[in-house]
Amino acid sequence: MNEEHYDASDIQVLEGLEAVRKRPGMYIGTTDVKGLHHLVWEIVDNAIDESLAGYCKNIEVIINKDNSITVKDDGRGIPVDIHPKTHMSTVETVYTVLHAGGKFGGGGYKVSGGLHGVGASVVNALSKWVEVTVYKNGKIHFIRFENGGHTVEPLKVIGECEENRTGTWVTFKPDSEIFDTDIYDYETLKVRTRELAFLNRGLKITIRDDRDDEDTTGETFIYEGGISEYVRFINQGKTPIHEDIIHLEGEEENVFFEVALQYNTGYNDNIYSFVNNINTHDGGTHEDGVKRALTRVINSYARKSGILKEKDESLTGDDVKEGITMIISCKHPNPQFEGQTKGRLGNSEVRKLADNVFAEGFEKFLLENPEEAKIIVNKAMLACRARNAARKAREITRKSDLGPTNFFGKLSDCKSKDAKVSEIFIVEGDSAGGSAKKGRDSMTQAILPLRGKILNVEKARLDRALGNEEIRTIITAFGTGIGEEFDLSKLRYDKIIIMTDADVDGSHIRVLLLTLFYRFFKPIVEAGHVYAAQPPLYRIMHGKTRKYVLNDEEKDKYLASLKPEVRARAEVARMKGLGEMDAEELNETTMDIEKRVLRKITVDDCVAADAIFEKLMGDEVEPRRDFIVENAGYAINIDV
Ligand code: 0RA
Repeated sequence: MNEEHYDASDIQVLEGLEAVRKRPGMYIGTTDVKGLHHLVWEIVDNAIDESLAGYCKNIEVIINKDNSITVKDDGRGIPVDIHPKTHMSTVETVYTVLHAGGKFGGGGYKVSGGLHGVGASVVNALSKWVEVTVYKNGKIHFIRFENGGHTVEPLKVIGECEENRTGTWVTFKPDSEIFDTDIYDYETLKVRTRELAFLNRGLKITIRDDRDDEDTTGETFIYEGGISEYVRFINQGKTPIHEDIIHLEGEEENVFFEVALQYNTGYNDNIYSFVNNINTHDGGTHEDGVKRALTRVINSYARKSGILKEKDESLTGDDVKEGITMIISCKHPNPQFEGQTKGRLGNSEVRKLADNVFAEGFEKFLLENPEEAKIIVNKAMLACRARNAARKAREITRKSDLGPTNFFGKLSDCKSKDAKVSEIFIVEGDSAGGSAKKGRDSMTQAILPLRGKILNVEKARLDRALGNEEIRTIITAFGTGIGEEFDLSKLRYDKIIIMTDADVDGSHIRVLLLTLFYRFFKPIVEAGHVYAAQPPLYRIMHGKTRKYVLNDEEKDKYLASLKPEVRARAEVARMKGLGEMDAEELNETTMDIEKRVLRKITVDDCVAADAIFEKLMGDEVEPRRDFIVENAGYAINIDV
């Protein structure tokens, strides 16, 4: 930093940024790969805000060769004039003063961005260097920061541009001393930029990866239909039961609300809601309003039109949701996020707005499209019937855990009745199940071998799922019940461990199980009870030592660590499958609490499994073929 630039306010500024470097987790959650990507969203959010304010039409995101990120927008350009409070330029202020984001520049932000909403100064604090170029007033302005936000090149004009050209270009290089990794994942950035394009209709977002080849053109996302196109995108590979996507919107006191939906022949719902482009994964008032109105309007239409007779029971919220794909998006100037992970919208006025907009528009749609209305109502009535059938089937699973008969099927339960210390291994195949049973600690470890492939719940309602013996055994073993009467507190095990082979069949079973858990036992996954065992791929023996490693990389590393003469005599064996390990070996490598490696399964893992599933098993042939062709070479590695 040069001398003239150094005054009392700078010291304060640097202390602020230093605090961010000391406890980055407080500002961006984590310093793993997720936190690394978070930096991009902080910068992109600023550009999105500018677009929400109505001034920016194009955003470009580039992964540069050195894993730095460039974000370009064609908004008004961050102001370059001297800020009265800080006596620095506004752009320098925005990049060096914590929480300076939207407050500067005359309230230009209509809607504030990211969940953490901490903005550019945090990115600066956690970067090796940052360069900002502003096109404004016919001039090109430039400023550079280094090592966590120290201004090394104060704002200066470096050239001229057309008078009407405006925009902001930012390039930052994350500090590798802060982050565990500095490698960006193109797919992650692509999926979210595409989502942002869906959520902000008409906004053009391009994403490009320059790491391999600088001539790539990247991918451009622009959706004039906005969230309608998002619904169509999600329903690809499914079979819609009506052609048109229903898209409704309304605005009140600066709160904008919209919803798009289409029903398909499936039995699950895919409802995603957003507030200011942030996924509200725990819903909230916007979602509640829509669901309430959906249930009310369908029932009233069904009664008035005579499809639902007087004697028939009313349709429930679950009935009318079956097979629905829905995107709800709310733009709010002052959103209140609630809940432990702040994933729920709390603003109560939004419930009414959502209800009103939805009820009015959806009723109109039903009245104007009687054919579609009939199909939708009939589907909900079938769901209702299936729900009642499922209740009866469930009573059987409930009775089953009373009787002395072995209704647990092949479950070898653990002796302990204390859920906190108990675990259940769901094991592929009877022979691996046998070894696992011998190798377990029977006090705390239960074994459930799965015979064949479990039912694909993607294509079955709850009542049919309950007809499947494997699934019934799983439900009974878990103890939680299912559907309306699910109760997480009754879970009989602290850990549910999926133990499958590292081959195609194994990954298939894993996908089936994750889909089952995601669809019917989501709270168990959310509470972090589901794990995947990681059986080793190699056994390395030398002298009396036996070493198991999970993958090729570890094998090479381990071999390299041995003395040359030992390495020459080491025997490396590829482990075939769970079924071929004896009890002792299975215990040592995969089950022993002290030695095993488990991987916690997240909801994201399940969503990914579900997507793979849809491609593999969905109604459409085309995506399946594409998927198989794309993955033909490495189907073995479908790791979910
Ligand atoms: C406030 C006011 C003005 C522009 C911006 C914010 C702005 C911020 C960012 C951050 C990334 N890109 C951005 N683009 C614009 C404009 C005030 C004026 O009219 O000069």
